[in-house]
Amino acid sequence: MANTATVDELGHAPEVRGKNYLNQTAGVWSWLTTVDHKRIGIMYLVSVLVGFGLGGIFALLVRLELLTPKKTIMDATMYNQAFTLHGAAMVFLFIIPSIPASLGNFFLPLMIGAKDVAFPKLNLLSLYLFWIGAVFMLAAIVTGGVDTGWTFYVPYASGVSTTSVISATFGVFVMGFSSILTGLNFIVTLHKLRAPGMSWYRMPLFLWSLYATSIIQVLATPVLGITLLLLIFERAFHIGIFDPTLGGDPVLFQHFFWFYSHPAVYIMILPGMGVATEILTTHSKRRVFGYKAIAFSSVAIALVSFLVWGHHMFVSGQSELSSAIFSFLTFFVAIPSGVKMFNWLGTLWGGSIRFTVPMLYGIGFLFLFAIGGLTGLFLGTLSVDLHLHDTYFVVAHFHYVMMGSTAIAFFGGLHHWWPKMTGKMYDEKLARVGFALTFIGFNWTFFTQFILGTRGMPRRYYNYLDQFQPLHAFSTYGSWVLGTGFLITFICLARSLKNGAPAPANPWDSTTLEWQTQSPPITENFEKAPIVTLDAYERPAEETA
Ligand code: HEM
Ligand SMILES: [Cu+2]
Repeated sequence: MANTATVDELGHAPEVRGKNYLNQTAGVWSWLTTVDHKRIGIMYLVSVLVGFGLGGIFALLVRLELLTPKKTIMDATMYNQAFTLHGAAMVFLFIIPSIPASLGNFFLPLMIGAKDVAFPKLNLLSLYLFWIGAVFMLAAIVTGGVDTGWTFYVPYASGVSTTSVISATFGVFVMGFSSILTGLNFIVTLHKLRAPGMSWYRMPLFLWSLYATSIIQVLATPVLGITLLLLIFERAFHIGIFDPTLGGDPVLFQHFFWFYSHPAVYIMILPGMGVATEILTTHSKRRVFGYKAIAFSSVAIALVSFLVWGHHMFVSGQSELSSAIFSFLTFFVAIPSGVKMFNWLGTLWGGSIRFTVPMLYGIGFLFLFAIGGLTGLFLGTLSVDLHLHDTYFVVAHFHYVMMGSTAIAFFGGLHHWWPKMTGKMYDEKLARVGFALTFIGFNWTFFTQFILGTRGMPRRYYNYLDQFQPLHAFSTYGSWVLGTGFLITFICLARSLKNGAPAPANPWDSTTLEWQTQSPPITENFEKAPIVTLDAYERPAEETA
């Protein structure tokens, strides 16, 4: 493990020596004005968890309403708001910032042996922009809600809806800047601040995934920003851009929206893939199989992701030729995804797998991403999508990728890095129970929806035919199991902050740099600036012999 100059003569990483980034200074003000990437990461973490909780409450309400074919707990207008706020909170407050802004901010500098990101003040500004955007979105909830769906489709959003669309879309607009600036910061940091000896190919693969993500954040998010601004102008001043009654074109909105939002699904999944890679290699004590293949497939996914947006619009009236081309191109996404899957399995093969809590999440990720990715190919097949478009099949597909893959990887990463971030170990047994209920509840809730979708259940419907009730009710019961799983996970992690045993510097015997400093790290990250002599997952000769 003698990866860096920070270990002592015996090859042990230093244990906690009193001062660390958490207790260096105290008080709320010291946090609000900090430029320490670790504290900023923690504040993002708390924020996205709040967003997740909010989205989760709306999710449980939506599922409860769908328990019966007619009214269960709310009326139809409330229902429209509930699913919109669920989607918007989950996408914009949770899943997009989740891994990059929290775990990424915390670990990117540590993993390259740097003291901080390249622009620490810009980093703090990003956090504030995120908060300001979130406030506009929350303001929409209390000033009349939003009922457009998280996609804000026109002309409904620009003309018809009477809810607080402007506040919500403006909130997303502002949050977009947070995303762009974080991406920019990461790109410059990775180019400029790698420790001596840390070449690009010695970087942990999580960082390659963040690099690819950052490229999309910087290039795609401005398109969403401009689109939402145009929507706001149309709604506020009745300038005809998208609304046909004003002389606009609604399909143009869909093009703009998906030109961002398809790449954005890779803003969501790529970091999850990166976290999964770190977990699978560390907890199987096996060097990553196919390092370069994984690294380049991340970049390939980022590039191809810009070419396939039209697969969301097969039934929008776009020309058959465009649909055929988009369908064809969509299959190319499967190649780098398949490359990754192959390399993850290759990494586990012959490794000494330890079924730690992070590893359970890692294996869960592999399973759920396989289902999510493969069902994406069903949807990308033009003829099949005509039948499945706007059904529960799509709902099931994107939950398998967004929640099943990204959120599971995020919680896996949280368990993996929790000892480093907090200096505390959590209760393994309770964490396992949390994982098991989450995993079972997730499949219970969402696999059911594949069946509902193939049988023709449309998405976003308040009332439905009686024949769908058994499956809908089954899915709702699953959501309770899922909710319980998350609740237990939160309790487990929260309790560890008080009662957890102190974490050693490197509890998982990992090779990457963030584990070679104390837990929790000091404000400057490393006592002596590290000098890197080995690859990210390489063990020194005497250990592997
Ligand atoms: C192998 C990779 C993937 C392929 C081939 C794929 C394909 C598709 C297609 C064709 C649709 C449109 C279905 C329709 O509207 O009828 C779709 C919808 C969707 N996908 Fe994927 N997908 C993939 C991965 C992902 C990932 C990684 C995410 C997110 C992390 C994601 C999130 C979504 C979302 C949110 C929708 C629904 C959008 C809406 O609200 O209308 N997909 N996918
Ligand atoms: Cu897409």
